[in-house]
Amino acid sequence: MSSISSTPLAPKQIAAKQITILGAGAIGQLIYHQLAKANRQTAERLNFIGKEAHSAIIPLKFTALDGQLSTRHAKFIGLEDYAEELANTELLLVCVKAYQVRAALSAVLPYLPADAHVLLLHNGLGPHLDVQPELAGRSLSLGTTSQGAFRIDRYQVKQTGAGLTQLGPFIGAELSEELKTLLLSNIDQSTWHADILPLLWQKLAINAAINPLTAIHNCPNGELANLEYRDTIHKAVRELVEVATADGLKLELALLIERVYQVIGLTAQNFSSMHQDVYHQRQTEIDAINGFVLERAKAHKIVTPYNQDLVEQIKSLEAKYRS
Ligand code: KPL
Repeated sequence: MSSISSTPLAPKQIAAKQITILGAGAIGQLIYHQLAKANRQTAERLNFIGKEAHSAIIPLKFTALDGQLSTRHAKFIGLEDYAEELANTELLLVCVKAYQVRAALSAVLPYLPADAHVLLLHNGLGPHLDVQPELAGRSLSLGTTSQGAFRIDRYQVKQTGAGLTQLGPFIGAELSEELKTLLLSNIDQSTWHADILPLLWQKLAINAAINPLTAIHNCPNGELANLEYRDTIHKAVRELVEVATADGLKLELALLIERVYQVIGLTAQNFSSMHQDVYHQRQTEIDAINGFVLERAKAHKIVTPYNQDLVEQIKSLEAKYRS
């Protein structure tokens, strides 16, 4: 447990429509602070589902990009209160790691209203296909963010970089205009796209090129501008474009490579999320990044040796600390 004390929930006062954030990691907390700063009514509509056993109001600290520190009191819902507290959830914002999405959603979906909307926001692809059978008719939107955030402590997050957040519909009814406006006017540099998949593949290419190489070579993103990495980056992205094309998506190789190098430049001092995962001996998102490329490549009988090699190298690093 954290050193920050929590207080029990006040007597129940459920607002009409709730927005529940599933996952209180760096990105979940960052999005919470960006939404909660809109106004008091919005802040009161926000709930968290994290790893807390019991419901509580917990002070969350946030350091914005300009260094300003704020503390907001967030409502966390414990398992025993799911049935009561989730009955008013209109939007479930899923901010867990790609490999946690399926299990995290399964635990919560039975308590959500039949017309609740689910929005997945994580690195990589794959869970959007895996979770479909479990949604039981609920609508699904997808998103990606390149905003950077670092969790200093369990309940303390620092924003480390500005970035785009791109959201869009995937299955079922569109998100209501009211919720769309709420998200887009409060999440920094966020945009809504009728055709979100090409943008998710673009982000996949960025992650597939940068994340494993920085973890394998134990370096910040900027190091990948060196010529020695050029060939691997080009070949891995070329394979991804071939697989995306077979999947029915038209991606422009030259533009993607340009975008990868732009991100390398913009985030030169940062350590990628996969670098941090390996450094802290945590499970990585490799299966949803280069692993997803392999999975789709297999379905289309395409060989992708560069992505294969990156997956194997990350798996062997993981094997040293995960048994
Ligand atoms: O998304 C990222 C990540 O680290 O996962 C990039 C864009 C590579 C920034 O580090």
